[in-house]
Amino acid sequence: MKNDLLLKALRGEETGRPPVWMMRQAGRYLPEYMALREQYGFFERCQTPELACEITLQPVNIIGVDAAILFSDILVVPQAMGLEVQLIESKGPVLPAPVKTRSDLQRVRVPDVNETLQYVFDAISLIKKELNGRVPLIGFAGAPWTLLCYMVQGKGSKTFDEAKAFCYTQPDLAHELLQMITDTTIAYLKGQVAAGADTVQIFDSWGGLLSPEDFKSISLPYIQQIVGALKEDVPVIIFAKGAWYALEEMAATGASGLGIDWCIPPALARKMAGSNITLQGNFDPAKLLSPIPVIKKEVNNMLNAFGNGRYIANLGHGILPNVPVDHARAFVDTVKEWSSS
Ligand code: 1CP
Repeated sequence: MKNDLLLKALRGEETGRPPVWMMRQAGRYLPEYMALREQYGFFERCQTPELACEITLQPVNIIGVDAAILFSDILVVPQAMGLEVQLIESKGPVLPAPVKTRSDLQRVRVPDVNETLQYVFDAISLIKKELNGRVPLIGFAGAPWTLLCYMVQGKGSKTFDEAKAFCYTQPDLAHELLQMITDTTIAYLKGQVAAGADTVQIFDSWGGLLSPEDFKSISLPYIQQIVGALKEDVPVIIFAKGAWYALEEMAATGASGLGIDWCIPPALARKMAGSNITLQGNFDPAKLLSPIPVIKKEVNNMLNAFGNGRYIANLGHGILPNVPVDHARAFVDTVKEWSSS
């Protein structure tokens, strides 16, 4: 591989400068993505390997990031498990028949991923071929709690109150569903690795909505199972947004990397996670709306705070659709120009 900085950083090896990529780097801030979005529906883009490949490579070619991340969505898993998922332009994801009761759970199954998600594996094989060793490919899946949020609430939410109520009022049902999602996700990520993914990230976007105690019972045990099943195959990165209070427990899962958001200072994150794991983050995505000289200054502050070693430069959550492309490029270029001396 020509540029394996990301994998080196995950293994704790010397990198010279930190590798850099951006969560949700293939997306609406790129005019080239918008052009394909005009022509094809969301799941059509996910399910057509040629389209998924083209979109995955866009930020590598246009922005120069050190890693590609598979273009897909965390919601292809609930879809494969038997739930209808729609992506509505102005509203985001909608699941018209969410899981609320035991009889709803009958509609959910642990599928054969080679039947239901083969298109993802085909996309990965094609992406690896087209990347031709330029940069590593990151595979991903949603964490079981974050997927339960959508499967129960049926749509995006600021609080996911109905998903929480489901866990609090029907805990047995909730844990059954979480286990089914976990079993599906392990098979799915193993399939991604077999197809060529060099590392995988688990997105627990709504982990931080849970109290520390609830995170430890509702989210962490399932993330732990997934990491345990994958870590001998590839390095695993956990990103549980807002769940800074569980960094120590997440580090103890055997993951190679921990994503952090901008609400925790780098030194505190390092103290909690320990020295034996790679940290990834944590630039506030909204800060990419600042003037470019401000971006450069703030990125340098971030790099100096993390230091060089066991660190991957990234945003603290996904890039926003209204970020100018040259601001995204300034973020990446500043990391590439940084030197620790
Ligand atoms: O064109 C469009 O309008 C669709 C927007 C879009 C895109 C570009 C969605 C719908 N999904 C994606 C791709 C996507 N989703 C990737 C691609 C790879 C990349 O470049 O990073 C990834 C990794 C995801 C993961 C994802 N989907 C997450 C976890 C990461 C995060 O941002 O927290 C979540 C929560 C989703 C659900 C989802 N899918 C799409 C949207 C708009 C959302 C969020 C809805 C909400 O806020 O609840």
